Amino acid sequence: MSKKLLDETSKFLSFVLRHEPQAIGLTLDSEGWANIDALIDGAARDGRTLDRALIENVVASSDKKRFSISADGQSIRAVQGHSTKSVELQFEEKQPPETLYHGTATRFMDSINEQGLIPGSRHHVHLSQETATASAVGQRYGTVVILQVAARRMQEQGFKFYQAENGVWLTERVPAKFLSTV
Ligand code: HQG
Repeated sequence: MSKKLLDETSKFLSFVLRHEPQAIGLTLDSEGWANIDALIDGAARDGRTLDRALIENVVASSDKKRFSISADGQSIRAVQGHSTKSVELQFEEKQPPETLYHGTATRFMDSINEQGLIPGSRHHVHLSQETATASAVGQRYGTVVILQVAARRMQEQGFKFYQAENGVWLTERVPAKFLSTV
């Protein structure tokens, strides 16, 4: 199975499982699960050939462990990163480390200094435990800036933190006073 096919399929799965399931007539439950047979049928109507082996390969090889398959093998979901309103994953609240990081681009900094970090179209602001991950995330948008988030101090002041199955930290927003540049 080629890396190109795996990458393309991963992007397609991100699109339908996080953002626009309706684009292929797929329904997600409130925890984000889609029936795998329905996903394969929906993709076929869209002219895309998927099968279980390909899907399982994408799930297993995803560098960020973006997807998971249910214990009964019938369903698949994205573990975080959703924008679709139909899904509301119930993350368990968790104590964050002292510091978390967010990678962004220089062109967003004026707005971030004013409003803090806001989720944009996704459900949460995404934070990581390592600067390397934050750097890779920020590079997608331009000249990277790594922001340090005083996560523990936020939590002590009542902000909630969650961690997705793949290790990504999530919170609703980060006011500017908890941010500093690395
Ligand atoms: C920025 C990838 C202006 C924010 C990654 C970011 C991640 C502001 C962009 C996941 C702002 C939103 C998420 C403000 C935040 N003014 N810009 N007040 N507050 N921003 O893609 O965190 O490969 O929705 O800095 O690994 O970049 O898809 O969020 O640049 O985990 O699995 O607005 O996506 O994972 O962009 O990335 P995004 P993100 P996947």
